[in-house]
Amino acid sequence: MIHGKIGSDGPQYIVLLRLRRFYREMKRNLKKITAFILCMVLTVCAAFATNSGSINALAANQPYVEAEDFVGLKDAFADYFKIGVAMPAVDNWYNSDSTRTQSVKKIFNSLTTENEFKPDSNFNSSSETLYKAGNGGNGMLKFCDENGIKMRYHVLVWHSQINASIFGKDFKATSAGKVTNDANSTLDEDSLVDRDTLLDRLKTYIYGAMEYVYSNGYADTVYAFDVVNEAVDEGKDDGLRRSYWYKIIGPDFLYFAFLYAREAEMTYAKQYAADYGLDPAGDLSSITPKLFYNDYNEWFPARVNIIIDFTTKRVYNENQSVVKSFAIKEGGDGTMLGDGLIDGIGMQGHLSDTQNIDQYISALEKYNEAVGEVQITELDVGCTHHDENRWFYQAKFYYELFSRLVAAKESGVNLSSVTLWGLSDSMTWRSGDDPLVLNGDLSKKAAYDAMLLAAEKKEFTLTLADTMQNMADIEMTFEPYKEGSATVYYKPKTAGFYPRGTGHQPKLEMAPRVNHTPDAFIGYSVVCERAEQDATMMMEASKFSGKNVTFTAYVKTTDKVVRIGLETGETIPLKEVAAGDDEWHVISLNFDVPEGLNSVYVYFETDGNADLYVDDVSMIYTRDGEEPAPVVADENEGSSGTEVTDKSGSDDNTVTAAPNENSASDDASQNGTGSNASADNSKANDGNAADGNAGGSKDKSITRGAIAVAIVAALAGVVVYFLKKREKKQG
Ligand SMILES: [Ca+2]
Repeated sequence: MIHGKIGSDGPQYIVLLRLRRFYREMKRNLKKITAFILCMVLTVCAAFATNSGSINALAANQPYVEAEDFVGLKDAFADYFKIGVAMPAVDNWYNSDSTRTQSVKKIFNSLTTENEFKPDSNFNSSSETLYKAGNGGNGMLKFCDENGIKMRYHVLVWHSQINASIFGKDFKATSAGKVTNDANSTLDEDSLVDRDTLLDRLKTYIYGAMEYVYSNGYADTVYAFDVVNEAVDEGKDDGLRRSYWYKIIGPDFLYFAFLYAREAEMTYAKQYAADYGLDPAGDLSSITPKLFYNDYNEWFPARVNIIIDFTTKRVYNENQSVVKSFAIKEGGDGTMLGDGLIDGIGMQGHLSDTQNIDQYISALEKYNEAVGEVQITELDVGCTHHDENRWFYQAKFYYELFSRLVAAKESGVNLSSVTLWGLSDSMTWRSGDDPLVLNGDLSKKAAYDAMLLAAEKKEFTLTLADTMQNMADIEMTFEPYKEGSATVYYKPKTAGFYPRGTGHQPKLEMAPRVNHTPDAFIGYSVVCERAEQDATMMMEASKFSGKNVTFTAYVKTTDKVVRIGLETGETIPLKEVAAGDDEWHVISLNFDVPEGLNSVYVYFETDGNADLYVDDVSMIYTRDGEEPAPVVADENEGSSGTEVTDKSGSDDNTVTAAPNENSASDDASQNGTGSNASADNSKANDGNAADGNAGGSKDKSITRGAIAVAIVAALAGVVVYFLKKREKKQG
């Protein structure tokens, strides 16, 4: 749109002519070129597929996994609470037969529209009711109605995602003199309506929304309304956010919102009862959705107090002195709860896998005790681990949280629904955190199975291996690499290196120009800077639990001995090498990593407190039916008089004592020790390490090269295509 028009003459045309000549020459080879391009594109796809750590990178046309064989979460938790999902409107709600909608039907029995019933989607100043349901929300409600799925209607009153014109005189709010719809901007005070006008609009809008629900036959599909969302600001003296609702009406906008919602549903339940086959004078509870207050971070003690205060203690309307209404409970005390206007508290629950569950459950219990019903309205659990433990800890958290929710329910907490805020990790507002229980392709994550275990009150039996999504060797040169057009530099943490020790912690850094990697452009290693012997470092290796691996690393220090071993909760020494000459020495061995561990680290330590450099680390796991990768000999052996020393006996003992020990553990230490190791060493002595490591970087350059070639080829393809098209036109 901003491109200038390209003229028919000038330099572009000359380029075109040349390209055309090029095209004619190449035309004869068109088939070959096409095949080549296809090949390259496939190569690139394959490269991305193998390198991609996240399923989110799936191509748009990647087939989704069908949920047909899943145990639905709704069924697993049927005895406890509804399990809901928040979804955006997608263009196929209307035929409701996509894999996504099939997944929703199979797994969930409650749905929340992500945006479609927020005020800005439905507020309409030219409508008499100020309300006009958008197509998206309407389609989703219809889908729910037709498929026996219940809906949480989210949300009637919110400070955000609302058209600012609702606050403006003649429905025109201005900011710095200009008409605006943005309620987050600072609105000019003289453009705003007075309290009574806004109360009137609030009432009209809420009645409009309710009438839409009732008159369209959805009052038995919607089971809860979020009447007000996010009114708390614990930084304010009365704990309430200074929204325009608050600024214009005052703190009792909360009371009025709930009052109007209750009035409207009581009115329309009677009016439309017959449409639902009910007697207007009888029990209308099946078409009277519950009214909820919903907020975030509600486990913060300050927020717990504020919310309980304004929903149950604050007196807005003593003896109906401010407003009289048929909807106010007889003998009401002027509070929202005492006047019978609020039914429950919704807790959003945007959590991480390190959230304090006790605190969350404690808040849930307090709200339940205060108001009588709670729902978890927006649950997602972000991963905090960036290594192979990612899915394990998330699954464990889901398990623990849902076990506690089940227990809370059984102990009398009236928890009526739990909604996951998104269908999959590619349909979430927290995409980097992968917070949900389905992958982007709708396959189950470990967290899904963890929820099932919690529902069935089974023990958490998932191991790290069960939660792994892909398995790959570790091969690190610590050299910068390209990711797209960006150059990525390792940091110790991104390389999976962490401080270890019980006293003063070491400082871990990337060390430029202290390098073992052959032909490195700059040459980096990772260095552990230490003030005491206890300050050491360790490398994440958890994904190898239960695997046989060949581990190789190059180490350099002025201390005399470098030792490595496993940190698994227990310390398992593996091997030591003599050093002390500030040259690079290899430490390489094959061993079995014990099974069933949650976390495994390879530690590096020395007999002193000198800085320790590590470079060219590889950890190659042995594939089923294949030989282990060979161990690598010390390049300096002989020449510098360095000796590889193994404490076979003690190694054996320690490794055998590891959790879930098996006979293979013995083989492990034997493989890496004594004469076996020496034999392997001499075998691997020529070419060995350099090859091994260069292999890693060679692969990377091949991939990079392939990408570059493919991009050039693809560009050439595009040019050829357009020239062909152009020629056809002209011809
Ligand atoms: Ca290096």
